[in-house]
Amino acid sequence: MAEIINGKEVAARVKAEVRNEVLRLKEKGIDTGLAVVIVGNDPASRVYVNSKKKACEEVGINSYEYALPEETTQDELLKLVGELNADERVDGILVQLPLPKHIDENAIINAISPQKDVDAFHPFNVGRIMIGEYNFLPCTPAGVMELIKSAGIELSGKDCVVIGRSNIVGKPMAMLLLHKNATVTICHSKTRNLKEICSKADVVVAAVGRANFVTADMVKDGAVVIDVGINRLPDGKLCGDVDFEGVKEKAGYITPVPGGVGPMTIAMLMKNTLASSKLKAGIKD
Ligand code: L34
Repeated sequence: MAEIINGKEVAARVKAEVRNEVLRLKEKGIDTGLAVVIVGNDPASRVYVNSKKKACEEVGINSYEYALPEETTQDELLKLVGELNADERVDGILVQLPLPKHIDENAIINAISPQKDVDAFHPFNVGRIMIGEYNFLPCTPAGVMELIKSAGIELSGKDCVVIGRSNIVGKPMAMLLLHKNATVTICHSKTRNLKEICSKADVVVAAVGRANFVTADMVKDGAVVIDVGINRLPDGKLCGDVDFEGVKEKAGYITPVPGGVGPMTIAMLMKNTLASSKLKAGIKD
């Protein structure tokens, strides 16, 4: 029976630390601000953006919401990003993805000042992560690392399998595990012997976007299983990439959905926004 890693609890701890530091900055007269940009009416994005604004309130970060209509043009969005880059109140710019199809996401990401890129999606920050010299880590992979750390799991020399190779989760996730001296395998839709590879792993991070994709027969006894998936079933219920009920009987540690990686993504966004504010103010500790 696996130990369940409680993401809500760990996220609350991270946010409490951020809050202390944000208040310390306030005493020095420094305010911290996050611009939250949402385009269109995707209901899931609305839920996540609301949670991000609420987290800002909890930790004492000022949030500035820009809710733009679905038919916003790419040029209009680029113009807003340019204004936010120049806005002194704004330490972090979050443009919630996905964007409507007529907008080129890369063009928008490239336009965000790397200093305010609290998602760490800009190629400059992606490159810095590759060489292990970064100010911001992408929120979801950073949240996964924090969950692993909170459970006291040592990664050095471990066999880790990341399922999924997206730019925002799979690829940076593999890099962060590598920085901790794990042996990392990235699996994806063309991987031939996924089950065999997975069932040898000490740590499995599932970021595929398919409900119940990872089943107990793919998991080694006692393995650490981290579920990044957020899938909405037809009945509206939320479900991860891992068959939680089956896998929890076999794994050593497991994260639930909801209440696992999701809340950590938001906590790490708060941490990055604080880091940006401190960098701007030249505060190192
Ligand atoms: N720019 N776009 C940008 N940055 C991000 O870091 C994200 N992501 C992903 C989608 N687009 C983004 C998020 O914020 C996914 N994501 C995210 C954030 C929070 C939660 C899930 C995904 C979350 O809070 N999940 C809750 C359940 C929420 C619900 O009921 O729907 C959980 O407990 O897992």
